[in-house]
Amino acid sequence: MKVFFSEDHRKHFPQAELNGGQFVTPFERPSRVEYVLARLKEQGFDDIVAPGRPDMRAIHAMCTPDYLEFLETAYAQWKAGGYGGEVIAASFPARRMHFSRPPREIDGKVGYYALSSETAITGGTWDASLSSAASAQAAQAHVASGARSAFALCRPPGHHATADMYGGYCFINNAALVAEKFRSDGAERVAIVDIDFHHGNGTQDIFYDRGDVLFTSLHGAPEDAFPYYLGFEDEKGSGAGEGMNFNYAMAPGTSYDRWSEALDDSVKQVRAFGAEALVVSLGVDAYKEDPISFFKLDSPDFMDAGRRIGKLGLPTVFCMEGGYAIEAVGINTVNVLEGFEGA
Ligand code: OKP
Ligand code: ZN
Repeated sequence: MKVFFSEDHRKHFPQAELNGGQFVTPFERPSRVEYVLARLKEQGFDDIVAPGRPDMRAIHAMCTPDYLEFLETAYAQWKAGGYGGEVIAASFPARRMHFSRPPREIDGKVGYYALSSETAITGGTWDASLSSAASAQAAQAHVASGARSAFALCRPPGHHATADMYGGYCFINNAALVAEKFRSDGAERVAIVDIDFHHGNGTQDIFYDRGDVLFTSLHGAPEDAFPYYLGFEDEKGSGAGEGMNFNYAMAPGTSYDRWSEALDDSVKQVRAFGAEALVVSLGVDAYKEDPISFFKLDSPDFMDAGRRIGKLGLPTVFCMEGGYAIEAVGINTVNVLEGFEGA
């Protein structure tokens, strides 16, 4: 399996994450990908290439123009506004306030475009996010040209990002870009399986009313886990997308027997849908040692999960999402790819 990866991810390395009332070193840090790269090489995935330039047209087709302009200029505006440190959202439109009047003042604007405040924007965030999207796009192009599969080692991740919001360490929705491109390349139906511990709220939101893209997500139940306000099982899709959204919301302590039943069901939905291409949001934070998650998967379980996904036999792009147990993130991620290849 060919791997697409950009060194430009390093440009996004905020010093601070707001975590439980304290600033900590972000869980989503550059060294995560070093562990994945090392394990890839160890297991013989040595076809690792840098993507070309991002397809900006596709990014503009997915995101609102004001959001992209914000993301590109937020850090400069923050500095020009006289603020120190990194861009952190503090004020949000809440119940009975206006959702469609972005403020001029950058502190207000940041909250308008953020879905949470743990995620800081720095001077390199825009470039890094584009390089991450470019990896996803290059992986899709590789599969579209006939390869069975490809792995986009995306950083920063993407599945929490919507057309007009960032947060949960995500800025541009890489998996959604891949699904859209499969569609415009001619696939009638595309499916997304999101196995990251967290609900893929951004991806769900982008395709919620669409009948051509099926979204399934296995995640910690919103009552207990970020992003808290979306990801319930009764979210089924709307309009043409009615019945095309599947959330598997699971409780703290969920182990592989329960989790794999949800995976089997999601795979069954993908098959019933008649998907012609598959996108996997590949987070490995369902791992038992993950510092910010509460499922109990062990490393071999990820290989079995990859095998179950591989049995679909579909052209597949994997996009890296989360996984914060740093020494295991490489093994767990590559286990999914190995299981897929051995299916
Ligand atoms: C991103 B991805 C710990 C809680 C952090 C945000 C989690 C973002 C996860 N401070 N909340 O889906 O892995
Ligand atoms: Zn996650």
